[in-house]
Amino acid sequence: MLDDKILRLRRDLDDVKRTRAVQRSGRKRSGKPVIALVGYTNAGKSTLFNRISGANVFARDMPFATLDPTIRRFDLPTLGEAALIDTVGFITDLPTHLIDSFQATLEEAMQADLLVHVRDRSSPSDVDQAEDVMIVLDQLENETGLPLPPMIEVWNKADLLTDDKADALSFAARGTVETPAVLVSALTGRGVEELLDLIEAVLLKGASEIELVLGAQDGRARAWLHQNGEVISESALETGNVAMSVRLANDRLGQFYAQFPGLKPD
Ligand SMILES: Nc1nc2c(ncn2[C@@H]2O[C@H](COP(=O)(O)OP(=O)(O)O)[C@@H](O)[C@H]2O)c(=O)[nH]1
Ligand SMILES: [Mg+2]
Repeated sequence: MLDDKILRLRRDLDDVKRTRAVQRSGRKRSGKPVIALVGYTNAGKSTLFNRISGANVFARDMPFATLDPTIRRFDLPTLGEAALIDTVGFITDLPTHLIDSFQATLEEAMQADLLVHVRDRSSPSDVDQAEDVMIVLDQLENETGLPLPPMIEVWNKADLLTDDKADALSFAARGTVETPAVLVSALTGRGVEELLDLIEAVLLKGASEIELVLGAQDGRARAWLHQNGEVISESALETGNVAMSVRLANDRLGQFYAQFPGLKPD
């Protein structure tokens, strides 16, 4: 019984590894934004995943076409094509070695352009769950050395709230500054268009393009840019230096200059 479960998890994990490889090459090829759904078990990630991507007639035309159920193509209102990743994990009652394996899916999410933290706002444990999710993400950030992508929150299961509570949360969501939020029901579709607009707004707001010249001593910076940004062009100069043009999320730009202060323009 438990063996069955472990086997299933192992297979899931293999799928994740495959997704990761496919996604990496897909991103390189297409430069399309990648959005990952994270959140506590039962928060409604998979329901939202299906709601956003399921009805999409173009799903089969995804350039990084894959039968993998955890990654799908969808359309943003003006940016167009994007990829959506569903994740599992945040399961606290699994044996430690399985939690370790689940981290692979979560590391996958660390490579996304945007994290969407899905919360079940109808659950009495919502706040504790959200904290647990943030703890896991912080751990991942430490373990992988990858900075967390920008994040927004989906306040899900609006349909289970009283009208008063829903109104109050909808109002509060509009006021959140640090982590933008939107009240949604993945079940009824309420708020989903607003969510797509928000995803797009954050993606658009969040990126800058920088040009820089790297010397032989800047190998680490170059690797960092490849890992964390979208390299638009890269060419060797006669001097032996490398000229790069890179698109970086704005918070990553700050992290880049913090880590490589010598490369910050005067
Ligand atoms: N009432 C209601 N139920 C939801 C909503 N979103 C998800 N659910 C239900 O919550 C349960 C868990 O959803 P699921 O998408 O599997 O959560 P996941 O573990 O985060 O992927 C399922 O029974 C869903 O039908 C919602 O907006 N409203
Ligand atoms: Mg799920």
